Amino acid sequence: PVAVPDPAAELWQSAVRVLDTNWSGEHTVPSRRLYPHQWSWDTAFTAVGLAYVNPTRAWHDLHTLFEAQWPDGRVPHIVFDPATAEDDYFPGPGFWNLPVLAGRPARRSTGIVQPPLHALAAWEVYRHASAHGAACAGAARTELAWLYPRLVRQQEYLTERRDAAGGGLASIVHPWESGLDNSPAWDQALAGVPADLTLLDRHPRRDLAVSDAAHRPTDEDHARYVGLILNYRDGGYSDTELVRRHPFAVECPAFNSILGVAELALAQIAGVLGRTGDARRHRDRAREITAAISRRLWEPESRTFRARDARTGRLSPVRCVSGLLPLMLPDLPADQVEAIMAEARSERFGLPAPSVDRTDGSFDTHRYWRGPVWVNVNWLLRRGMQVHGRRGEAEQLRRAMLRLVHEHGHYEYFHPETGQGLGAPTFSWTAALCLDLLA
Ligand code: 9WN
Repeated sequence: PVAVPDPAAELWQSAVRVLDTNWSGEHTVPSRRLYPHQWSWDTAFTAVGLAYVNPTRAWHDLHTLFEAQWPDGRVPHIVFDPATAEDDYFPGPGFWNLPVLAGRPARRSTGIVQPPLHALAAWEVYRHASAHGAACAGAARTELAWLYPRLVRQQEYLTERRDAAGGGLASIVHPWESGLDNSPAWDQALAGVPADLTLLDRHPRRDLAVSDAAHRPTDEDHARYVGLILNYRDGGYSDTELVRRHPFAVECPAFNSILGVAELALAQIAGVLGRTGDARRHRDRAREITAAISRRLWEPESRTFRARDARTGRLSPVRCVSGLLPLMLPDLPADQVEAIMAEARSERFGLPAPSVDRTDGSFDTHRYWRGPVWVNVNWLLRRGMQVHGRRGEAEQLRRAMLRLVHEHGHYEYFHPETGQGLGAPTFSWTAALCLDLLA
């Protein structure tokens, strides 16, 4: 008999191959090209996929990341691989020049964070562990117990030290912290940050050596990114009086929605660990974060969620995919849920959702977070649809994502009109999330 190709099985196998290729022996890299270290929220997305095929590696990844947690609770956005040369990625460990503090972990890292998706990832890996046998289920419980206090400290850092405006939400101090680097959501807030292009002479861009300049942030933005790190670094990475001392502090709707979702995942984890009181406290925190997002980031005229500049109180004028992600919060008021669903279905977005409103002047089909479709944020959006019982749209989005990857490959991001794969061709979170969408 002629073997009939099974597209789902092929996609599954190719995803597993990508994850194997990107395993360094110590951690999973986002891709072999451009990103040679361990990234924070990539680790969480990757763990969600590894839960199906290699939970041991998922826990190992989470472990190495949290071993680099700072004494103040922050989990760095990159943990540097000591086997990689300083100039393989900019900004490398030397540039961050971390102060030596008592209790500082041995692994070198950056001093900024990324969205705290790890509690959700840990919960997902735990949830699937019993499918791999009793030993795996037992190991998962031990891992959860090790991670739980660390995940709590990560949340406390973000909710306490990063509440720059005092309104109950965490501020990011650098666009990289959002994971949505050059999203137009930051344009207005970044306009006040000096773009000193001479910084690029002293600190040449490494990304342009391996990727197309038309896809990447502009030099002006890059100069601002470098300047922001220098300012934060020179202040000893302190978060005291951020609004006065630091030129960029923004409340991102996606980052804060993930912060809320993390509290709900922690409630589940606390339940498994028999910590009923803590579970209740986490659920209360999730409700408080949801209420703060509803109150502070909602733009009533357009009925959309926007990023808020913590320094000026102004909401960003641009509709971005980050504004759809409060849908992940189960306690979001029904009219805001409806508004997000209408926005997602509208000609501005559509499924899969591009990173920016297609009708906005800033929309750019190639430039990274200014237009292309990304699987990770669409995966989060789909979770939101599931949370609110929008099964039809959730299924439509699942199929659309799988079609995209099946036709074009496990790319980092995709052209929002043609579906062409862009950026790195074998990207970990695209592959990992495919496994979850196929399972
Ligand atoms: C800076 C690794 C990371 C992702 C981010 C993505 C990109 C880095 C870069 O790559 O950011 O952190 O060099 O542009 O924007 O979401 O975590 O995949």
